[in-house]
Amino acid sequence: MSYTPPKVWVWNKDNGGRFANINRPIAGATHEKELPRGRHPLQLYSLGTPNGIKVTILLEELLALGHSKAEYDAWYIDIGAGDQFGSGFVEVNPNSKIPALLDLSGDLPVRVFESGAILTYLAEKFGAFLPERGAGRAECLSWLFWQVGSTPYLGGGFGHFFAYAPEKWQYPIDRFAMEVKRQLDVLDRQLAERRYLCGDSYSIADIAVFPWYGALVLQDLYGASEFLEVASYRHVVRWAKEISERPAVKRGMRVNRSKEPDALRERHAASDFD
Ligand SMILES: N[C@@H](CCC(=O)N[C@@H](CS)C(=O)NCC(=O)O)C(=O)O
Repeated sequence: MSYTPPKVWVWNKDNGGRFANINRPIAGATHEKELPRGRHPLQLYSLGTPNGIKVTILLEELLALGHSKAEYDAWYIDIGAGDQFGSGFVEVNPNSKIPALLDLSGDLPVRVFESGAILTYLAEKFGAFLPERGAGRAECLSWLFWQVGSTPYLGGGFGHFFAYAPEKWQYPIDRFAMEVKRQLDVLDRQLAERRYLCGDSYSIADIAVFPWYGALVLQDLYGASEFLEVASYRHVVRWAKEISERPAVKRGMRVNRSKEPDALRERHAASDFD
């Protein structure tokens, strides 16, 4: 593989990668499209990917705790069809990526984008799954930001080159496999000492990390279980199994999905799960 970059980068629209049809170097809306609105104060525009289910898991956990004001409408954003570039979606998230949240409970609508910001916003709003102050809060936010900063090496780096790129190239696969194994070791050492990432209490840090690294060790994400020897990170496996058994996690993982028999393309009421 030898490549000499030209003086000025040129957009090759058909680069053969799995997401070539939706990736582009320009921000902003491509078409006019209003977003739907349901009856609940919280409107979630999302898809059941690892970043999307972070939010539906938290909302289901809040509802399970008895926070009835966490009732939400979850709308399906088809990123393969370009829904994230519709004008209504771009108003809620100028970065054109799911998940995006609109809170209509106050005098003025509040938009929140970036899954880490959404988790923090909801945890603060309901006073749950995030310590209010001090060392506990600092530890929880550290792991939350760790996930937001680390996972692009797993998804955009390792996953892309291992599973989605048009060819297998050793250099990027080696580089990102090394980093992902290091990240798994970071988590494994932490979870050898603690039940949850931040200590004895389940928090938004666990909710953020689980859909990525939990899926990597439990669900053969990218078909890479054997390649990365994920079973050897046994504390991560123990932690992921425990979280995967929580009823709210099971519900949250069904939302805004379309293929599985129990998938809920949209969610508007608790009874939708029945
Ligand atoms: N840092 C963002 C990442 C969000 C993200 O990458 N979302 C993906 C799906 S998992 C997406 O919407 N992709 C559509 C696109 O890139 O056009 C977050 O944590 O919310």
